[in-house]
Amino acid sequence: MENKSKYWEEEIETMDRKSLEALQLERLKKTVGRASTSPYYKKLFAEKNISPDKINSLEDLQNIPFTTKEELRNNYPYGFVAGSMKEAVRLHSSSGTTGNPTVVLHSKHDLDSWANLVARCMYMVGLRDTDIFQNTSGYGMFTGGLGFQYGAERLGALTVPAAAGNTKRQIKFIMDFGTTAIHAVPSYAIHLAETFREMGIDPIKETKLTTFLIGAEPHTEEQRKRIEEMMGVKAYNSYGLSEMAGPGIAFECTWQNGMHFWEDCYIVEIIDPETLEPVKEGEIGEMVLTALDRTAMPLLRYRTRDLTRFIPGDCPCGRHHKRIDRMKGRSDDMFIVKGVNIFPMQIEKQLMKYEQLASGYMITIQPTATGDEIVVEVELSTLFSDDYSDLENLQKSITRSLKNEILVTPRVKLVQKGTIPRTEGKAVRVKDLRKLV
Ligand code: DLL
Repeated sequence: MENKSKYWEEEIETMDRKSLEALQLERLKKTVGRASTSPYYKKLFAEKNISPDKINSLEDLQNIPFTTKEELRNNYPYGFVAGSMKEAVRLHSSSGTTGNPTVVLHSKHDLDSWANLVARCMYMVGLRDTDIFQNTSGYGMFTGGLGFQYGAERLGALTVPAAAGNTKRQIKFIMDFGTTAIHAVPSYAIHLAETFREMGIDPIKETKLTTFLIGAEPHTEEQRKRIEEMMGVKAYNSYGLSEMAGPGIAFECTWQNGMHFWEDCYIVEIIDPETLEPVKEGEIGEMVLTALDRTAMPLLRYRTRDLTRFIPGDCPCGRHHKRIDRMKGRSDDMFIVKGVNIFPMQIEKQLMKYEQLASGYMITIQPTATGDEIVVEVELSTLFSDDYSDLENLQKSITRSLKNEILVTPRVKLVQKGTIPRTEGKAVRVKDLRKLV
């Protein structure tokens, strides 16, 4: 039967807080029971005297210790697998550039629940089974590929699994197939927009695109606006991480004011990463997640290292699932220069204000005889290169804006478009040369 509701699953999405919390408690008990069959949690629970019958309220979650990425690495590959290995049907893994990769296993149930959540997100931003959805994510271990593929199929959209790279081919697909919705990491979405311009095609007039789903890497509101304006679309922020399934766990609704976390499937806590205590409502801290509907490898109180805050108040969309703010960054992205804590997104925010600049930038931290120096290389937009005569003034203006934002004066280098290397997946924004010394 055709779904005429504005919700994919109205009952769950609009459930009142009391019922939602009751559902969370029921699922938490079940998950603790399930987790206790994994080698890692079995040992931990025995040491800490934890069992499902000791979970009688959501506050009891606090008695369970945090799980960290380190522990996932130390128990590589199967130390967190619950139940029987026979039940697992897929494995995703991180790149593992530093030490053991992290590995996440999924059962049929997990894949089913994940596809449903992705479909729920897509439906929430107005996509329907009449849409043509093109996915520009790599289809390997990165969960942005298969995660969106199965979600979009569950929605019933026509899917174009274009996969990563080959931008001109992506554009041909968009034009030929009448693509209406795109999934892309934000740095690639901008690159796509710039390539349209370079090819002399106006995506606003000459394509059927209406919606971009952007996520998997930190980005600013300014970058979102740029994508929206250049492409003539609405771009929605999408958050997820492989350890909790992948994309589809928190997503913006059409109000574009924070991402609803699907609390029927996850418990979200925000803690102070130093004291490990919950922060006050509305304050920024590290997000800690507990999976409630995963069976192959349920993680409890997992420290994401992602920094955000809850957005207080109700959302006009009618969903009572809490909203989280755009990520400030990861605690491990932050760098300290001259005693000041700096996040790459503070720099991006300022750069994006200049229409003379393209989207490519790189931040390098260089040790010098007089202390550490921040070098910001940023590409000039080909479109604006003829419109101004004074590169020096532009450079001075950018330096001033950055100094005001980060309180340290960086060295700004304006470079030709195409100079900063592009990565196929998530963008690399910072090179800290101090770490090589
Ligand atoms: O990036 C899953 C995903 C795929 C999300 C496609 C959205 C779209 P991982 O590769 O495990 O999984 O990386 C997870 O990426 O802990 C954050 O640091 C970062 N991240 C993900 N979404 C956002 C976002 C996927 N919307 C890590 N804003 C997370 C900022 C994000 N950072």
